[in-house]
Amino acid sequence: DSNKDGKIQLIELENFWFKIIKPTLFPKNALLIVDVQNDFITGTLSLTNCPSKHNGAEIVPIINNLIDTVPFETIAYSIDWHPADHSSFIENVNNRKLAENSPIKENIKTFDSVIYEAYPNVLQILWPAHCIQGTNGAKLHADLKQVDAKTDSLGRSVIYVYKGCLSDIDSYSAFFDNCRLNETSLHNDLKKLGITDLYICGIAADVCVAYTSMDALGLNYRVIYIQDGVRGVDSDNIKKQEINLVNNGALLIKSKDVYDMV
Ligand code: VGL
Ligand code: ZN
Repeated sequence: DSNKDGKIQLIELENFWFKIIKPTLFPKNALLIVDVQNDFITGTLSLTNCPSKHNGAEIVPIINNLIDTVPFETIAYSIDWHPADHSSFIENVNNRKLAENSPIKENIKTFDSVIYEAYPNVLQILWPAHCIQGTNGAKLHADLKQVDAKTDSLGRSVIYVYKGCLSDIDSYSAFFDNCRLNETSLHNDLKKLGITDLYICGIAADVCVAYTSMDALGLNYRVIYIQDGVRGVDSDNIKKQEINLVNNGALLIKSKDVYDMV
């Protein structure tokens, strides 16, 4: 039975969760690879040092295999790309004014949330400095396949989207900053190519992957979240975010389910 809004049906079959997602006559697929960058894997914000203790390198062969075996029409890479004085870095906390309503004002530690005066409506989690523009930590993992549109035998398009580039605003989503003041280039680039379906994987599942996926649903993309193609910060939060995504119309699948479609 469909829900009252007539849109969706939630079905649970052992490990396979899905909603019936809206049909589209001419689907065009993109693989969207979120922030598979050194700092999240072996660097300053390595997931191995986060509560999840995840090893982000494990998804690299999974993503490479998807790139090699599934005829996505577009491969999109998002890149967390911060200036050194970025407001999300714990190292910079003393360089900005905290807002009156900041939940914490002293003895601020990594992973605490504060509110800065500049944007009094948004909680900023303080991370170790990471993905500073031009550094090795900001580079995509060396083993991740980077498709070159000029020489690609399958003629795929390639998109790069840089986010978090402004000092005072963080950007978890590859579409919008956390204050929703600025839009990145991603939606426009995807629209130009007629992309309807986004197969999303990457890091961090409960941060940038979740925010990107939620915005993609809001922009009316069909979102297919590749559960074994993500690693995250906190395992309980990953679960919470995944349930939220399903409730908002995303399809959660495993990479083998993608291969089964080919
Ligand atoms: C990310 C924390 C801070 C992410 C980016 O890519 O998920 N997480 N900046
Ligand atoms: Zn960041």
